[in-house]
Amino acid sequence: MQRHDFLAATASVAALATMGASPAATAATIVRREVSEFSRDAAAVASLRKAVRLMRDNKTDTDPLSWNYWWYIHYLPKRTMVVPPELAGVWDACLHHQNYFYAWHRGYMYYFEKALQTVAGDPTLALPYWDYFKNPRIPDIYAQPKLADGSDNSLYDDSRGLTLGQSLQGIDQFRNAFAPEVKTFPARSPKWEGIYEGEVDHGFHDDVHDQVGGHMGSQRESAVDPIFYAHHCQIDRLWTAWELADAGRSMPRDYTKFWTRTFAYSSRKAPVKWALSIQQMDDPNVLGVTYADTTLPKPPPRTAVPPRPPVVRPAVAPNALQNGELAATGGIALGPKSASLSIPVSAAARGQLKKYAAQADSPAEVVLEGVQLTPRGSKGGYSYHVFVNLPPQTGTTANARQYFIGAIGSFGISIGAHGHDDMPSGTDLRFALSSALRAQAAAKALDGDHVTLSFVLRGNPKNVPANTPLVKIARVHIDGLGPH
Ligand SMILES: [Cu+2]
Repeated sequence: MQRHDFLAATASVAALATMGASPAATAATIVRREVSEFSRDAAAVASLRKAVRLMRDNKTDTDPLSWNYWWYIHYLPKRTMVVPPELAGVWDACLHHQNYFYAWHRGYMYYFEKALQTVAGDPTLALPYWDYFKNPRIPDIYAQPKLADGSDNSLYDDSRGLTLGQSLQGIDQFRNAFAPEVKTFPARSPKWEGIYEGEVDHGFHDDVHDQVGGHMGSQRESAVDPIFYAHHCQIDRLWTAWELADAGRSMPRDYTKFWTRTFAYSSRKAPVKWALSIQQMDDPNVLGVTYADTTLPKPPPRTAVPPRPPVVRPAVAPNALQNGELAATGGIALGPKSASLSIPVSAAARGQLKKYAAQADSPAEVVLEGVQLTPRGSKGGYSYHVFVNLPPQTGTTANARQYFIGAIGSFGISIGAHGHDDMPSGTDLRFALSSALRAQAAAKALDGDHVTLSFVLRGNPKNVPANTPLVKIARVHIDGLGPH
């Protein structure tokens, strides 16, 4: 055994003893701060940088004080990689676009933070959160490649598309997750619209992954980038904030099985188990963790509406409705600029569209079939915000759901493929249309002979030549417009 490994192994044993202490025994309260405030605390920044650097230097992947241990807990870098038997169900365990997204990641942040504290030798070290609704610019402490003394910044990752001084774009589009109508917490996949956990997961959670790009834009690789943890700490904070905002927002009832579901983050061989039930996770007195700011963001009174991008696929004869389905004439390849797709609608189909649009909870949805990333597209650094029937000129709307139906990018497409990143036929992505169609029917804006789907480019896909496709969509259709 090398000296380095020996030190790592002994440190782990000591760490297991302290980190494994039952959560109830944690006396001190850790206050997680916004990254701009955290950045002004030089000692805290130094502590975080030191912990990340030492964890990266530790090459024993099965050691919980190594960087890769936490990366692999989230997802394995390669599909062919074998999980050590004692870590089965612990590594490769992240939950996205399904139930328990929130809970699994909360336990993950909790024990990761304990590992940082142990490695830094600083029990007061708290994860910072990046509140991009207030500060959409990438935080400097993560974006500077070098420190003032010329040494490498351990919080920097050179694969990112979003670099020093750049900001996330159009992030306010997702603030509807905080609307008072969104009252139920747990996602029940596949339905996610109007449910808090699902709105967060499919909405700005994925979009921040996509726009940061590089490792962050890939489900397999995202947790290797230190900014991943500042993003997920913000996601976690917004769970706490949502519960405190109350006003009829509700978690599952006390007696439901939801609360006893438990997630583990340590090896079966570990002397003390790191595991938390959702009941424990939801009790700040048990965790000893709190946030400097627990205010839930509000949807803005008016949201910017981008102008309709040019239609790249010219219309052909109006399409009729078949079995409640309205098909586009083909697919679309999306490159480094915004584009629209126009679906011609026959008079009969238009009547049906308006009739179904007016219903609350109508099952109408846009289906993007066979969505695939090109090799350049899989590097991320961009997303497309998807809109229906955008007006030609830029404007604002009081109803953020009047045109906006969701977003697509490399992170969500790779989840859609269930980790089979070589899936030849791609994945299907679905977006509920009922809110947009209802708002447009009310505004008498559904009388056109086309439905236009727009893909508005966000982010900074660097050095991509004009005609390089990033995402290919094999076929588009609108479903749920009548009986099948
Ligand atoms: Cu994530």
